[in-house]
Amino acid sequence: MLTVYSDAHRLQNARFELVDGKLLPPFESPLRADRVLAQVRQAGLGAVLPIQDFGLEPILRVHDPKYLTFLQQAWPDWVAAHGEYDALPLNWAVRTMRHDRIPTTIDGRLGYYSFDAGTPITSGTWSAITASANVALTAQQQITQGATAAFALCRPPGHHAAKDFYGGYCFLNNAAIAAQAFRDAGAERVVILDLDYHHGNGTQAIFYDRADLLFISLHSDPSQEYPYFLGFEDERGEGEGEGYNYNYPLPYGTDWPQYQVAFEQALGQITAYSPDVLVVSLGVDTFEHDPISEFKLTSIDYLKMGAGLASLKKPTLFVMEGGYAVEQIGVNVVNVLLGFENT
Ligand code: Q9C
Ligand code: ZN
Repeated sequence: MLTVYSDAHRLQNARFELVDGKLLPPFESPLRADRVLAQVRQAGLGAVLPIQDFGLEPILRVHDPKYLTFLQQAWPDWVAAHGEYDALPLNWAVRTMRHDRIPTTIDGRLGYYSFDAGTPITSGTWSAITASANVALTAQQQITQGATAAFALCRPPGHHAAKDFYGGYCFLNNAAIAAQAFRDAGAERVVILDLDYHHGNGTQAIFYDRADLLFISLHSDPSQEYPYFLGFEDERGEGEGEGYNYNYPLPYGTDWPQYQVAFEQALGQITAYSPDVLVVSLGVDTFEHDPISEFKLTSIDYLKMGAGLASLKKPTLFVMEGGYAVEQIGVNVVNVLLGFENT
């Protein structure tokens, strides 16, 4: 299987992350992608291709133009106001406050366009996130041109980012951008299967009213876990999209036998939908030793996950999302890809 990778991910290198009232070294660090790439090479998975630049057009098919302008301008505006510290929001417009005017100050705009304070904007954020989207688009193009599968080694991740807001380490929704690019290249039905430990709230929101994209997510129950406000079972889509959104919230402690029940139901739904192409939002923060998660999948289980995905026999784009156990992140991700290829 071919991998697409860009060194530009290193430009997203936050100084710290606000966790449980403490400033800690960021969980979402450049080392994650370095380790995955090293394992791709060590396992001899296949060629590693550089990115092509697709410009802003395919990103604008998913994201709001004003949001993109904000992301591009945020760092210089923040530095002018506060100096060269990581840019973080501290205020949000909840309930009775106003959403009908976009603030002009950088502090106001950071709050307007975000949903958490765990996602720092730095000097290199814009370069890193556009490169990450191009990683997904380059891999998408390989599949459109006939490859049966490809791995987009995206960093920063994307599935928490919606049309016009960021959070959860995510700014541009790489999987959504690639899925829309498949549609625009002629695929009629696309599935995004989100296997990250956290609910893919951004991806769900982007496609919630559409029947041309089936979104299925297996994740830690949002009544216990981030992102807390979306990802429940009763979210089934709206309008034309009704019946094209499925959530499988699973409890803390979920291991492979438990996970497999939901996974196989999801595979059945995908088969019934008969998509032209499958996009997998691949997070390995479901791992038993992940530092921020509470599932119990083992490294061997990821081989079974890959084999299950291969049984669908669809062109498949894997898009890297979360996974924070840096010692094992490479083995876990590459096990999914090897399980897929050797089936
Ligand atoms: N106690 C992805 O996996 N909250 N994002 C961390 C730690 C943010 C995860 C709290 C989790 C975001 C792409
Ligand atoms: Zn995650």
